[in-house]
Amino acid sequence: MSSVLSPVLSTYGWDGSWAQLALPHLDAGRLPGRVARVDRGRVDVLTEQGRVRAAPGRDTPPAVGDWVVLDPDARVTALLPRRTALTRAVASGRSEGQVLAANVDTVLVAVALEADLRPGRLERLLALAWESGAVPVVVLTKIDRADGDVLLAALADVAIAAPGVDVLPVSAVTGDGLAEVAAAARGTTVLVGPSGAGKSTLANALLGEAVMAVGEVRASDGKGRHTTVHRELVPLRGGGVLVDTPGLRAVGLHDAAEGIDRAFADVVALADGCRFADCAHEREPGCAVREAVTAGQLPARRWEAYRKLLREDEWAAARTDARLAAERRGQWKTITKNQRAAYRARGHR
Ligand SMILES: Nc1nc2c(ncn2[C@@H]2O[C@H](COP(=O)(O)OP(=O)(O)O)[C@@H](O)[C@H]2O)c(=O)[nH]1
Ligand SMILES: [Mg+2]
Ligand SMILES: [Zn+2]
Repeated sequence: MSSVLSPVLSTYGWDGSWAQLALPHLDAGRLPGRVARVDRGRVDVLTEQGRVRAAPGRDTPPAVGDWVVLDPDARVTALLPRRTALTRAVASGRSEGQVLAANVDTVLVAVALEADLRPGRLERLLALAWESGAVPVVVLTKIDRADGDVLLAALADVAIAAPGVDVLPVSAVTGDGLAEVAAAARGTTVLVGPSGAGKSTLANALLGEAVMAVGEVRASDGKGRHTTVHRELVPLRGGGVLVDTPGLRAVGLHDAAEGIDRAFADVVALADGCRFADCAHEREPGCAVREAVTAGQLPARRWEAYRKLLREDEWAAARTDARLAAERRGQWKTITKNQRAAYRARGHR
């Protein structure tokens, strides 16, 4: 079977274990491929025979980065199990969350040097990235815009908000730091961050050509306009693929307790030193977290941010539980209704 060892597909990340997963679905005329884009109810799939605009199929909606199998009518008939998924909560409170990108290896979190660095937003994106199962890397963009002192101050701020995460300063304009970012973009890499952070410009620099639309800077406030509308997956020349995303302004976390703990590994390590194992870090004696805040070792802002994200995540989880319970009750109601109808039918016989 040609697609098992396809050199075309391997440029999109296809390997032996994907081939194995696809094998049971590969009847005559069926094609495996990777989802490059999802829009207006259609999915663009990169296959050995080129780009196919396909119908999504009836089950799980495919996301950018998913590996799928298409039938001869260009319909998705199988979605291969995801290795990782970058997932955010959706406003409607559906229990599944929205998959922004699937099978991601590296998440580049873009932060622009020029803007005032918002550590809370960075921490949230890092929790999202860790939770996906991919490895986050912070890219501090537009370093041509400021001098050395500003850069050093920003690097120090980022280091506090991103413990254990590599931070790569880069300018897409001068090319400084670009080689390091290219080296960090291993496997399937997704660019996330607020609109105007320079994601699409960086993507184009990494791709070596203008593939992604870049925002104009508004004269009024110097901010980039929202131009990237779709998530789009593009192969990189040196191997691997890159996914550019529209700006994520308010990203809600979805079932992300583990990701939050990884993003706040320093706080978790401190809490291990509290006298009581069940310390709520409120008024207990021997609370290592509060002591660290008082001593100025842990910024109070960061401690509050951690608690806020955990509360938000718990609240979302409770909402999901309530919804699942309601769904179960609903199912039970239909079951009992059907049963009563069956009894009645029997009685009439
Ligand atoms: N000076 C400078 N400007 C940049 C750099 N990268 C992006 N920009 C500008 O920032 C604005 C927003 O960039 P864009 O790539 O669209 O940001 P996105 O919304 O994150 O995709 C555009 O006007 C870019 O020209 C950089 O490295 N240096
Ligand atoms: Mg963009
Ligand atoms: Zn404590």
